[in-house]
Amino acid sequence: MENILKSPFVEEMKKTTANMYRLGWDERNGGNISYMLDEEEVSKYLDINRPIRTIDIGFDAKELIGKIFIVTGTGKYFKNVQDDPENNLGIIKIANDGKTAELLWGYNDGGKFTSELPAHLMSHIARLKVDPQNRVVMHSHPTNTLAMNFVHKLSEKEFTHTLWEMCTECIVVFPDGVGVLPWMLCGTNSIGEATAKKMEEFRLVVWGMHGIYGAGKTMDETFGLIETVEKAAQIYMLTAHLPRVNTITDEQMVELAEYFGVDYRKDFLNL
Ligand code: 2HA
Ligand code: ZN
Repeated sequence: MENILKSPFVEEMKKTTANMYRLGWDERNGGNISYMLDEEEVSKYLDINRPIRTIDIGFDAKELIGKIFIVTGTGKYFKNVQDDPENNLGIIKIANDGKTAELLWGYNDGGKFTSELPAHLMSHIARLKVDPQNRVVMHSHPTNTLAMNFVHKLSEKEFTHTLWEMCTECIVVFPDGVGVLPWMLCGTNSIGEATAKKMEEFRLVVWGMHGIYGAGKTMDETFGLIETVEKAAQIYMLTAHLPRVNTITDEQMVELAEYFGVDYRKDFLNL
């Protein structure tokens, strides 16, 4: 067996959590990531048929039976993942009953996966139906995105439109827009179900007054989606209280979307 601490997926989790922490998006135990792994790849490092222990998932994830994920731990700090991946991360396989997870590696201090696992797994199920290549679900508390939640209307159309206006590339990076949920109690199956419903339509979902979820094929794609929203929200927060002298017009956004050949939410523009 090869050394799992040197595996590309553990390395990616370490780098991504460290980046997110340094950007100020994931204070204390804020944020969580789940990343679906290839069985053959994981088998180079672990015996995938020898679970350390089983952990209750709290809902029926039968669509994901046999799937393997690396997931950040509950109560764990992104700040600490890089130096101690084995305590702060875990690799789980969804068991044959769909309701329990077999721990294959990690959570060494007796811990378990993020309390947001229902939202993650339900989002994976929803995204995989739309895009069979989807692998990553990421949750974070990016500062400006969150600040914008308190001063901007939370309709999907208005929120997306403002973000698109703030950076030329926004409509190209997330032409599908941003879904928005009202404030809801986190860590529950209900917020998981609501998030997954939005994920049928969006790769980005704002949790009102809490943070954001992103989904994508790779860690880079998913991180890049959230990073682009956060950049646009930062421009908004830097300018919202000042007179607006110039703007990117809806006609210019159409020009961008057509030039780059992206299928965008036409109903989110005011044409
Ligand atoms: O895991 O961010 O939403 C900590 C959180 C909960
Ligand atoms: Zn959160």
